[in-house]
Amino acid sequence: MTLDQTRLRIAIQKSGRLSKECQKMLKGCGVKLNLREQRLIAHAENMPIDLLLVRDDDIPGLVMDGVVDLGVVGENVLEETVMERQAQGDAAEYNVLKRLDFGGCRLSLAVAQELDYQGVKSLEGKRIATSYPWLLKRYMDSQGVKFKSVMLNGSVEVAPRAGVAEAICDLVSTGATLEANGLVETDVIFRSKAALIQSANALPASKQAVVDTLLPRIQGLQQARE
Ligand code: PRT
Ligand code: ZN
Repeated sequence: MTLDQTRLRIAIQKSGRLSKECQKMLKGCGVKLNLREQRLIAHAENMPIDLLLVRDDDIPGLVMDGVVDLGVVGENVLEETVMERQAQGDAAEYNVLKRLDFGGCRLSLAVAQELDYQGVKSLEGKRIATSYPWLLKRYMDSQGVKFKSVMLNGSVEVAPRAGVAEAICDLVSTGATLEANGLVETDVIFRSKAALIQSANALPASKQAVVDTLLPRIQGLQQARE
């Protein structure tokens, strides 16, 4: 299977918290998908659309590098990628077509229940475990608090118990994970939802026409759910 340049390319998460909702959204837009397991590319049967099924972390870069035309990704991953790419001198342009009504969560600081937390200044000089070092740094800089970042790509919530950090900065939705790990949420530093983003490059008219068909349908789906 190869990518046809004339078909609109959309990157979505292959499997995870956003994938089911993305597929549901596209289906709701009338896009007939032939999704088979372990495929990187899925072709829509009834519209000139190809889907790229990838890790969510790869989606902002694929859009910013113009490899795909559209992408659906959490704003947390998007914003983190923007800061990382800007720091590296890579292009970080994109347009938000629509903020979506799923994938809602917050990126928060949390500390062990035992810690005497008197506001973010209590974290001065402490180690904070996170998968979002740039969002965390931006917040801590804004608060004028120096800290040490401990980068973890998973199991962030066990870091305090494991003795590798005094605090964590992680995504929270219900708060059950924090509670199960004896942690208390102290500061919300970023609120996120999934977003539909488009590459900053102008699309050829034929692809733009497909985007113009999809957008009102997504709008309609969201209104019906409100
Ligand atoms: O494999 P891939 O890299 O694609 O997936 P991933 O494991 O990196 O991401 P995934 O599928 O977990 O999440 C994808 C996106 O969903 C995130 O980037 C967020 O935008 C959004 N999202 C919404 C969440 C949550 N809610 C969420 N609760 N992402 C992660 N969590 C995790 C959180 O990290 C913590 O471990 O769920 C746990 C907390 O949940 P509660 O309900 O116990 O508070
Ligand atoms: Zn990921």
